[in-house]
Amino acid sequence: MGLKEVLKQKIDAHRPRTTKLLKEFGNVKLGEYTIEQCIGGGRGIKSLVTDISYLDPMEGIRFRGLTIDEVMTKLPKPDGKDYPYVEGFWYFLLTGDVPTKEQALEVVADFKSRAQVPQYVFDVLRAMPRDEHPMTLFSTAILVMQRESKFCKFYNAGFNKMTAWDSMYEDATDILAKLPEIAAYIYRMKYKGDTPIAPDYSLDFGGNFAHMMGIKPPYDDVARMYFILHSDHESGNVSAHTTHLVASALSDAYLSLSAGLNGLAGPLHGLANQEVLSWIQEVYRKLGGKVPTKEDLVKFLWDTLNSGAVIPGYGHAVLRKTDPRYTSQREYCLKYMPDDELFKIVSMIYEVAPGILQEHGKAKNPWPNVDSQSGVIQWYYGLTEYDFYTVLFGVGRAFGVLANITWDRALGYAIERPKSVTTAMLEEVAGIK
Ligand code: AMX
Repeated sequence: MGLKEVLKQKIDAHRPRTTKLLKEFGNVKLGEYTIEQCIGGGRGIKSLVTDISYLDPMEGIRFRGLTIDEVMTKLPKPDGKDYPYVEGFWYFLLTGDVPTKEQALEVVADFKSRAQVPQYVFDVLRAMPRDEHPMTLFSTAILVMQRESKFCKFYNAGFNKMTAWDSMYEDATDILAKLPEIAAYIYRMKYKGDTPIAPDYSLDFGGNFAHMMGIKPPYDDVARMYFILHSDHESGNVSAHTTHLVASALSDAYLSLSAGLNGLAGPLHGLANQEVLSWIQEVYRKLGGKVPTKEDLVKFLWDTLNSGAVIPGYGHAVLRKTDPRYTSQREYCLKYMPDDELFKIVSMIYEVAPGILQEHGKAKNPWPNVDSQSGVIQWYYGLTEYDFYTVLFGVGRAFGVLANITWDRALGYAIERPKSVTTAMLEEVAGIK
């Protein structure tokens, strides 16, 4: 049975659970919330449902119930490679089943049949100023393909709530299959003297991406690892929530993903990996162009905090321990690039920053997040143009958010409409005269 048939079975089996909860238990209370949560970005208010991933504050992310290590171990891999097929991971995110190698290869073949990027996408990218941020180019490329949307055609032909997931799934798969070429094209056009490399359709998603970037193995495995690690982080983060919010208006996957990527482009979210790298370079430069002493580094971190800036790559809205995505990339570095100078600085920051942040006393989580490791690996493999890093994050994040909005349509989730209040209303509730 192919992915779409398995998905249909899963949807049919799942729907009664959502219906029962809504019909029979709709008025059961989930919790209470405070003025601080209301003003403070809805922190901790349980108001979204997803089964694609769950973020435990102490344990970190699980994809469909599996830890990162379990995903990397259990999912099928290309021969001789250390990391799983990204296409097989898509199967897993959608269905919750670990695919066999044969099932993963079916998805690889399906992606290839959808991979051709329309010429007008390149024309639009070429017409844009070259100094445009690569995230703006990336988001635009996806938005401009909206005319291809099967969901949109389905809606215009007479919408049916029960089958809407089908065309959402089609759009999601169409988009994902094209992302490696779009991302690599932006990179080669913008940074490598306008020398795009043609796709090699004999390769899988990660392999073809590395090939089109012009970076040799094991960068293909770095790409597989990176896309999987960045795919999903439950539903409340800005990119996932934005994608879900826009899709809740029955906007198609092109409109929704493009919007989500615009949120990812913010410095407190996905852009942080670019900021971490430029900051580490600054540490390196300002502290003499070598791995600094611990004393110098401690002083630099305090200077950063005292100037009112944050320590990039540290802290998290939900996590309260070291991000396992950080640990996973650290393990990669320890295995493949232990002597790299930047990695040594990153390791030293890991030794001192949590203590400093604790003493500083503001950040609720003094531990590193995913972004404080990822740029160093990219830099090591020659991808030194760090404003491109968020695009890599975006390719990965697309898998999670598109799996989510496919399921949103399958389960008929409602249009989002939280209620707002005025400051005067809050003052009244607080008893302020
Ligand atoms: N360095 C210094 N101060 C920090 C800090 C850090 N790394 N992280 C949090 N703080 C400060 C906040 O600025 C806030 O200060 P304020 O009260 O003066 O406004 C205070 O600590 C409380 O913040 P919080 O509740 O711990 O964090 P949050 O949920 O509001 O924000 C995050 C989370 C990630 C935006 C924040 O920790 C941060 O800015 N980190 C640095 C940027 C970063 O690494 N972002 C990447 C996040 C992961 C991702 O999405 N890719």
